[in-house]
Amino acid sequence: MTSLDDLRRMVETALERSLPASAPEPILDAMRYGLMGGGKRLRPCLTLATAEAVAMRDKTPLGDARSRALPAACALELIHSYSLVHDDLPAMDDDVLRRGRPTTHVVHGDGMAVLAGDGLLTHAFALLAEGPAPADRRIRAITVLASAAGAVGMVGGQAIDLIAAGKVKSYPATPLDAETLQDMHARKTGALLRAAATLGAILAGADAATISAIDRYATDLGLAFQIIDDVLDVESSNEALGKTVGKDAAAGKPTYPALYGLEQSKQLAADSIARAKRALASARIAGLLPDIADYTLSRTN
Ligand code: GRG
Repeated sequence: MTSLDDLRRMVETALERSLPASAPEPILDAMRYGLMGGGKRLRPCLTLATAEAVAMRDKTPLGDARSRALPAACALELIHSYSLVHDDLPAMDDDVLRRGRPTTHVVHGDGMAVLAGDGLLTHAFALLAEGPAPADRRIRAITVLASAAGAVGMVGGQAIDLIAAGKVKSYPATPLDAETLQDMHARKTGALLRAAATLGAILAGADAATISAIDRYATDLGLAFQIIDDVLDVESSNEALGKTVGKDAAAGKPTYPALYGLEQSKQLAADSIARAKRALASARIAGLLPDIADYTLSRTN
């Protein structure tokens, strides 16, 4: 059976080939820098693992599920990488370290980093549109991803974060209460993780009940991912994480450890992962999805 490492290797090879070769070399360089060289590739692995799990349960050809999901897996990673490139810009989080290397704007300049993000985001939708899955599934996948990545999802979550940080001229800085914090995470991080998983199911031709169970799995996975991100921000180091740690706490952001303490935060993450696995069991679906849930809980970077 395929392992999580096999999926990562498949993703890396596909990503290498995914960028538009006819783009001018300088923008291609900056896009490649933002995309390649590090990253856990959690979202694309989730897309592939979901498509494979559906194919295994429904006894449909694994190769078809994989080739139909691979462009979507790449699209997810292009969008995630664009969000990191833009998030690190001086106008946003202003960070110099990402995936263990200087951030894209530090190497290529602010203007080119903006364009690299724009190029990655736009090309992601071209990959999805051109994929080998049946057209109705591709259109549905594009609609779901546009909503998850856009103002309703990730961009909206980032806007809430930016306002809380006092970086929006037209809105006063607003401290986050627990409810708004949860809404911000659900949009900023959760929406793309949910899209990553559901796209795999959509492109593999899953029925509505399965897509809904996968969505519940990914919602709890996203919650655990965020809690562990906050825990690592307290317990880990710049070297281990490859990014600057402790910024949220220093900025006075209400993180999970700040709200609940470290031990209770870890328990909340474990509870979410248990719920995520129950959602899988309810749809009699497995493959590598339980492994990805365990990895999300035990990850160290
Ligand atoms: C600029 C529109 C826009 C959005 C930015 C994702 C994001 C929104 C900001 C990144 C800041 C952050 C730390 C978010 C919370 C969790 C998160 C998404 C961490 C990074 O994802 P990983 O750990 O990163 O999957 P790798 O490098 O492994 O791909």
